[in-house]
Amino acid sequence: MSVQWYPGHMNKARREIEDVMTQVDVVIEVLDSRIPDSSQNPMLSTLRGDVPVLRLLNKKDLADKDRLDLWLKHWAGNEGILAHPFSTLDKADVSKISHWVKQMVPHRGSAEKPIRAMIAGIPNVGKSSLMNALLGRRIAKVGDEPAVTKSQQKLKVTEGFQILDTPGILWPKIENPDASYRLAVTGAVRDTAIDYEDVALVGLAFFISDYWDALATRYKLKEKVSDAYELLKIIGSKRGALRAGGKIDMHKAAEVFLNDVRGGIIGPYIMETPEMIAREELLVEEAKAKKEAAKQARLAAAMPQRQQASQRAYQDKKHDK
Ligand SMILES: Nc1nc2c(ncn2[C@@H]2O[C@H](COP(=O)(O)OP(=O)(O)OP(=O)(O)O)[C@@H](O)[C@H]2O)c(=O)[nH]1
Ligand SMILES: [Mg+2]
Repeated sequence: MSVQWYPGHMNKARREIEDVMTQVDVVIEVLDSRIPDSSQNPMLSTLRGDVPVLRLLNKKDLADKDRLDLWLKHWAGNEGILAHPFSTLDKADVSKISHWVKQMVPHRGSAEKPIRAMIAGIPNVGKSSLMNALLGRRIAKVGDEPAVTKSQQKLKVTEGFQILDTPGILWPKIENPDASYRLAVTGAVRDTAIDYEDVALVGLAFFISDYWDALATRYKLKEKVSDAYELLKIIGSKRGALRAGGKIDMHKAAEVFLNDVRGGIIGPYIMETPEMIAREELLVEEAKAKKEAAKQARLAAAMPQRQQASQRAYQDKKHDK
């Protein structure tokens, strides 16, 4: 399973970002702090070139603080990257942004040479909320609808700090199937892309292994239930997700659970640690290499034997030279 993105859409976004990069001094990348890695855009580091990036780990109110620290440590010392836990709902955080960007772009920041920033991030991370919070008024629509791109204009935040009027919508990491599920669990990708019940089961398995106590408290569970499907049934029955005849409505149970997870009602959490991501990346690389090897083997098998023999002879000759 992986999230589908249309290549046309991706190329358009890439061109737009490349264009915009020439006009900005700093990128403000909004991440979902519950998925610090999967909510990144894999192309951004290439596309931004030397342009520094301020990473805002947004929705910190929903995140597990200990795990957030692991990520801050992991990125510390990376040139051109400054990361901070953040919430668009926290006025103190919002007011610190102009200081942070000034730190990254010390040669600008006056009225004549303002710092020009672009807000970017995958869907639903809080880009529009951030724009509204920075400007102290509602100019961007907040919610599920992606912003409509108009011609780019710069808006004044303070005398020496401007932001582009439309945030750049990027696409999330999609190579890793586990990351796709985590994007779905937190609500970054639309529900229609993946089966709802599957998403809930992945989320539930994660909470069982990493945050059992919070789960037990929320659903008043007296004994540990290790099987996600069994637990989803229990949650469904406790929360009245029933069909006629008393059978559990698993879709409704999934909805109940995912609403709780996305709203942070079970408790603060983070679905990824740097260590875990390193392990997964290795697996993705291994799978890629295996696929490539299988492809080569298939090609070789499809080649007529005589051709193979002549190719071998050619290779040997080349080797002898
Ligand atoms: N808990 C919490 N929710 C937040 C925070 N910031 C934004 N949100 C919520 O996250 C959801 C998405 O916010 P938007 O600002 O619309 O996100 P966006 O990145 O502009 O989304 P698209 O336009 O779809 O790309 C909204 O329901 C916001 O209220 C935060 O700091 N904490
Ligand atoms: Mg938006």
